[in-house]
Amino acid sequence: MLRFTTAGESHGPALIAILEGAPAGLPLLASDIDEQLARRQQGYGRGRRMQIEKDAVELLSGVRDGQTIGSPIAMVIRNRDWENWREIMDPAPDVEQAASGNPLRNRSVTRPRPGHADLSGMLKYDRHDARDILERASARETTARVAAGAVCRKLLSELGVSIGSHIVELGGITAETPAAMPDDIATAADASLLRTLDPAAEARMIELIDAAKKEGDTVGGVCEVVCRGLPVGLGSHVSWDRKLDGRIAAALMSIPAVKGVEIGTGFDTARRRGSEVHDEIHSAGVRPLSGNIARRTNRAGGLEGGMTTGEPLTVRVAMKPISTLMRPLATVEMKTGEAATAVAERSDVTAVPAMGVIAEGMMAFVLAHAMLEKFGGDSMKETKRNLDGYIAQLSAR
Ligand code: EPS
Repeated sequence: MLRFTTAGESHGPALIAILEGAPAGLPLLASDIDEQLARRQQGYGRGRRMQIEKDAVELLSGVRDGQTIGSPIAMVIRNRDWENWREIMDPAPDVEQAASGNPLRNRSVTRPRPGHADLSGMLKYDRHDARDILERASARETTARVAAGAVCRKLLSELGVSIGSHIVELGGITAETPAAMPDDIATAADASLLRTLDPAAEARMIELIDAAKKEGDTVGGVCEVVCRGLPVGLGSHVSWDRKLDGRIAAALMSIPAVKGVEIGTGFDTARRRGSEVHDEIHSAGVRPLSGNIARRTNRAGGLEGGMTTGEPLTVRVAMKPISTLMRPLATVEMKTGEAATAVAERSDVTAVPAMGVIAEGMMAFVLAHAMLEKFGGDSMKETKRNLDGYIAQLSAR
């Protein structure tokens, strides 16, 4: 079964992703992954770190002659900033430092930031320097997720599935969703500095980011992820842990700073009557992915009973404002227990555009997993044949 894990600290030497379970025969180049890594690095409102890094993957295993071979795919993305942090992040003990009687290394963090993993992590892992926590809690880790997601995305594209996202809200400013969504949502959104499809809203969002920056503050926002080309019946209604909506929500909620996931019209459905919410069903001629049946609306966001309906899958993801503030909030100095202001580390004003790309990557993983769960296959040929057989079965009903 498809699975992945990541390793690496924000200012350590590298980030690593290992993806296991991809079928053999998937065409894959490092540039397929680099393209996604570059998309994650864009977006107005990022800090200086994004000028230091130029993320590029090195494929260490699982790929040969431009194709996957079925074995675990190991990927490494080196941190350019490591050169500036070597001394601080060095795995070996610092003998001089220990001799000085100060148990904490330079650039230690002892004033935890409200909203960050700092405090809970220090207490749980019994660390006196929050850097032991924040280096891993940093959203830098999502680079490795996007690398794993890029392989899944490639697999999905071979099976006719596309994934895109765009920003629909930033700091309380709403972007209008175009009446007709572009065919390639990801490319259309990438043309915007904030990955939004509403240029008027984008201009106001940029002003808001500039104002927040001046005030030492940060802003959050919401992205919408849209997946097309999925057949009806991924996931299952039979058990809680096989429901695809739950699996999608868990994957997206695990993205740093994400506080909410909404499927289709989500929270709004709770305020309306059933007759205003449920998507009416009609025969649709030739539409094999959904068994020649369609819906007049798609408020369910392409998921009913924990299964795909064959309509586009639409999910919104809410990100809170970044918790590193240049005008920091109140906290406690952990060395003394006294009142203090939180540490003000270099950071971003917003990373909502990047979050959309990360959400695409996580979605790609969950959907590739669900496709392989249903269609199996040790080679892409086998997976495709199984998918084609299912579509023929749906078409013949
Ligand atoms: C982050 C803080 C900033 C961000 C970082 C996430 O990094 P630094 O502390 O080095 O300035 O730029 O995001 C990335 C490095 C990235 O690649 O997305 C944090 O504290 O979460």
